[in-house]
Amino acid sequence: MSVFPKDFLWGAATAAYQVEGGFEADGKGASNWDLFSHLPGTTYQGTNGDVAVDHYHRFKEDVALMAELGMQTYRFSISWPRILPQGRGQVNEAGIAFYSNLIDELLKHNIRPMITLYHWDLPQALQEAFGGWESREIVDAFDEYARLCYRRFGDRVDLWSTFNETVVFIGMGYFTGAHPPSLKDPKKGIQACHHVFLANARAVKSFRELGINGQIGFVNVMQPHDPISDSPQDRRACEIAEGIFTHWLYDPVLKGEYPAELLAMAQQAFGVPQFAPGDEALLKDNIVDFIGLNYYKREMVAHNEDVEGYAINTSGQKGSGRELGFKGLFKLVRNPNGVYTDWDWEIYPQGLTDAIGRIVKRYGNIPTYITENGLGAKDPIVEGEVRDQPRIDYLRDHIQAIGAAIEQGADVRGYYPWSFIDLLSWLNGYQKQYGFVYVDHANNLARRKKQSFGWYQRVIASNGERL
Ligand code: BGP
Repeated sequence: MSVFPKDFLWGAATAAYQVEGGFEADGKGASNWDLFSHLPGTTYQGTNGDVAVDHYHRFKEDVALMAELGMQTYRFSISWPRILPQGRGQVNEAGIAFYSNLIDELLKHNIRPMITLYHWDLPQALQEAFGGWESREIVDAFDEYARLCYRRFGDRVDLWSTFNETVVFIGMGYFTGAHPPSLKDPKKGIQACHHVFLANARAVKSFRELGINGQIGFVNVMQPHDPISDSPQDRRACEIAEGIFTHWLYDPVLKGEYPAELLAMAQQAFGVPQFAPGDEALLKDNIVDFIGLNYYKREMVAHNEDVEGYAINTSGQKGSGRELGFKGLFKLVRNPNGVYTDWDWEIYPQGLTDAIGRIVKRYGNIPTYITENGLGAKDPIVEGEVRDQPRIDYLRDHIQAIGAAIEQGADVRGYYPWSFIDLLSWLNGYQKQYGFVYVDHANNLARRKKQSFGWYQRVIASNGERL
């Protein structure tokens, strides 16, 4: 018998900027990514989401493929500037119509939508008006946007999440500079991150005030950290890394407060986050209904006296990246016994069981969805077929890891592999493929089912028994 509950949801995920294209279609406003990706040297070989995989124009064909795959749920994001071109105020009805039609098409095929409100594409107008996430004004703006979405789509959508992976858009936006707005300013970054937590809390409050029939959650990267050795220094370094990358991001939305030790460290070093009257209560009173975990890899951590900064492998040439270090705190190091992808991400399914266990231990047995998980690879085409056996192996092992967590009692309710279809990888172009569906960029973006498509079809049909 399957270890997965009968009502377990099998799906897949995407995000607006990575699939839609239509970047100027029908009144859409510019996003921060529209600008950033057009700047020289920001992305792999200058790739951008102007056309992406043209889901904006081909969503019916794509939903038909989702139905054929047997998907019971689909996680996608709304492009804020598509429906509010200036970020606030005037609504773009054509943008609303696109998402409304997409939702109807999904429901027609019995596919339950899960909406992400913010998957990184900020209206550029808000970046220019007040610096985007740096300003408290963003909290009101985000709440207005969220309310608009609830009002227009809340009659048909009952699974929502506010944000996707704060650690990435804040970390890369304000600490490493690899994402817009390309700053290296920890003080601004920590305060911007605080505004994200406030915006989340306000949007959760509005969701409940409007009486939307459903659940609202928050999606985070789940990257468990393990010390490279048993030495007290490495274990302490690991504790700090786990504190910054995990507890800092999860505590405010699941406990309504920051981890105390780190909060004191940040306020001493940078004078932030600055709280305004009411912030604490807002966070405390608006805990999310569920947590979404995006799991790809774990990280090994070591004590660090020398390494500062990092280099990302965006080419898929193994070993071309250099791991992240914060001098005096910790560095991420390679596991000598680890198996790595071409983009230097460790493949470690056990980490997913561990990660879920760590969440349960710290926050209790909260409803959990695995909102992303997948293998980025250059898939070979052999005799006309896209043979992605490594992806099948990766997903199988991770599904088993989720099964193990469920057997240990965790309340995991659904699984959304990344990604339904091959799409734009933010910094890595189109050659880092994740999908069950291949997109032929040399042939008018024609869709083609991969080997993994038939495999995942059987997994879903057997509720996770036939792996
Ligand atoms: C997550 C993002 C996704 C997706 C995925 C794969 O961080 O939420 O949008 O891109 O990672 O990452 P990458 O495209 O860098 O391989």
